[in-house]
Amino acid sequence: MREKTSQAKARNAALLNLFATPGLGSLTAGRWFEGAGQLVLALAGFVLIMWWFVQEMHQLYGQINGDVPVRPIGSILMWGAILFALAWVWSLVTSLSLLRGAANVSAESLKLFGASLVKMDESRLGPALASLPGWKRDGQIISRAYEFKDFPAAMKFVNAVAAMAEQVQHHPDIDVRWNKVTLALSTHDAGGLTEKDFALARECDAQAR
Ligand code: H2B
Repeated sequence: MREKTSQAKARNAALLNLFATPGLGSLTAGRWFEGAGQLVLALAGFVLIMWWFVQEMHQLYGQINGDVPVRPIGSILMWGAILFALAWVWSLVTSLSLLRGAANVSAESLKLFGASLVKMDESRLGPALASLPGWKRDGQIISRAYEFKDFPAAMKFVNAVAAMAEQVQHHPDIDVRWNKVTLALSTHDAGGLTEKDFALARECDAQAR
């Protein structure tokens, strides 16, 4: 299964892909194969167009001086444009897939409404925790520390988690120390850990990407 990205990251990747350089956005979203392919195509197209431009200028000056024979070079421009257009369309496809994936994140967080609020027994806690790398368990609480590049990045994450928590009525304890955010989850109503804690933990991880 593909890793999920947050909605903000998918949007930024799409903007980069479509309005800056095809492939660059795909790379920032971790779509390495697509990103590299799109970037190579776009660069090749760009180089061809530049090459055409230099030749065109050369011929223009040559014509003025009357010493360079005019050769048809339109096909260089055509191939450059085709390669760049291919890169752009491919990056559009990846952008749409990223945005669709991010939309699924919210859809899945809605499923949290239906997650079981029955306290999980010891035999189920081990496998549930093992499926969440980075999370550790301390009695009837699971927690994870996240690190970001700075305080605004940490707060952006906290706000995304807060919005999601309110939506699904399940609220982690949040500890913020400059660029580090620690989330702790438990289901007080059940007096222990439930599927809802693990489901929310998974969605918090998706928001951190
Ligand atoms: N958040 C967490 N982490 N555990 C809970 O048991 C819990 C919660 N209960 N948010 C919710 C609120 C409950 O009190 C309300 C009525 O839905």
